Amino acid sequence: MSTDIAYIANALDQAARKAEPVTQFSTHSPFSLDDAYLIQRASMRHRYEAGERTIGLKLGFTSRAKMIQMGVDSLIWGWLTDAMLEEEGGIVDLQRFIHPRAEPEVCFLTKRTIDRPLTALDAVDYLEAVAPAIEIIDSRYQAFKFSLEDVVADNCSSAGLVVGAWSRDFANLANAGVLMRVNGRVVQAGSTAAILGHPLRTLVQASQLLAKAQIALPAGSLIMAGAATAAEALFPGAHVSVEIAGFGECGFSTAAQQGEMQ
Ligand code: OOG
Ligand code: MG
Repeated sequence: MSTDIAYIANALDQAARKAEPVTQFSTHSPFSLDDAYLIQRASMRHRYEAGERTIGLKLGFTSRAKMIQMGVDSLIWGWLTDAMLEEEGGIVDLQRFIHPRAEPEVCFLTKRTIDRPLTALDAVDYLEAVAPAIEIIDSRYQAFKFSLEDVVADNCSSAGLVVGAWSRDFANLANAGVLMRVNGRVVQAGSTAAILGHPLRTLVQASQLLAKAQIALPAGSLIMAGAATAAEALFPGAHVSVEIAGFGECGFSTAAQQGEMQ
């Protein structure tokens, strides 16, 4: 039986909209990774029809810590939209999520259209700036359990992001300490070196994936490099911050009670 791309895409879109989880699809009717990206694209079309627009892309599973936490072993990519962007230092209402988690990331801002595979040497020429960031992920699958194909179909659990102050200090990005705190307590610690050995390598990977998909990424796009550490579950009344040594800090708070915005 061929994979029902439109059906799964719609079910995942509805799950995200209603914040109601669905069961994994691939366990009952396996589908290929290529089909998973077709489902992702079809599911994103629902969002664009609802008025969202792309602001960039994200990579996933670029660190061992994330691969081990989620039990998968390949790099994946998905789309970021304007509706996902949360204000730095602001309050995030958890009610629109199912079981959100936060993870520390590095975010790039591009300055040239990426329309060909880049080398590690080229990468910096395509970048305007880099910033510490936090990604909020929220799998649309029950219990946050999925196969690689399931999570790709689900736009790689993309749900939100917070981006800190921009810098151009690309030279010190190779091995900067990463700390994530919740209510002042360090909950995750790592290094930017955990991200493919060097976060700039994510640009090379992203450019190759874009070329394969025959998509050009416009200047001014965001690229989230993938978490350097495992993710942490979010709860009401939390203050979450991420510090990348030499690059500063960014953070957000979650509403004290679900639905309460202050
Ligand atoms: C999938 C998304 C992975 C990352 O930074 O590795 C990801 C997930 O863990 O649900 O965003
Ligand atoms: Mg991530």
